[in-house]
Amino acid sequence: MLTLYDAPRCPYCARTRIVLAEKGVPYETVTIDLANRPSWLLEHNPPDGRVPVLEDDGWVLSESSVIDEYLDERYPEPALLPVDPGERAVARFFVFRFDDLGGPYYALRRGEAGAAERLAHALTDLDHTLAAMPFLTGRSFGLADAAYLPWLLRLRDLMGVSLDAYPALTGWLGGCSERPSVAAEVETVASLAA
Ligand SMILES: N[C@@H](CCC(=O)N[C@@H](CS)C(=O)NCC(=O)O)C(=O)O
Repeated sequence: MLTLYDAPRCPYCARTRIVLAEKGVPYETVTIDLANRPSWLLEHNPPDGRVPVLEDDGWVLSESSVIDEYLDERYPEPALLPVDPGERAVARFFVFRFDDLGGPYYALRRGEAGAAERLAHALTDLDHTLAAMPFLTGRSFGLADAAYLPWLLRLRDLMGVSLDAYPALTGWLGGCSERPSVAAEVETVASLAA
């Protein structure tokens, strides 16, 4: 049985929860208290015991983007990357450049000066991208979408950031939220706010 070392409030874990739900793969969850990480997690993923960590078939894997590509290859149906190599490269590019959004997001969380402007710039870029293509993964939902959605849900539902000025982004967010994998994350985020 596949095991996910997980934390509900962790958006990186949410990436992997979305991918596992899309794949319909049964798995066991070990919930980690982020304020009090067990020493075995530090051994699994040194030096600081970050989550997510995935155990499968004797492998102990960390880094959400690595885990998610592993899951897509290990459990190929439904495919979460395009078939065409160029389209796959574009999807991977968005995952690779996630910090263009993540940087301003965490700057805003830390209350840094100028963070709101940097975030608005990143959201505008994302909006333009999503005006030109239906999904960050290309023609259909996939790994690049899963890589961004957790932060956008937290911005909107936990941090009170309005996304109304970004119509393509909100359209994509609404459409993705109809998928059971993402709807489950909307509920998880709501439970964090409660
Ligand atoms: N690059 C890692 C980041 C994972 C990460 O930062 N997880 C957070 C929880 S959301 C964590 O465990 N942080 C540990 C720490 O800050 O000490 C990934 O993509 O999996």
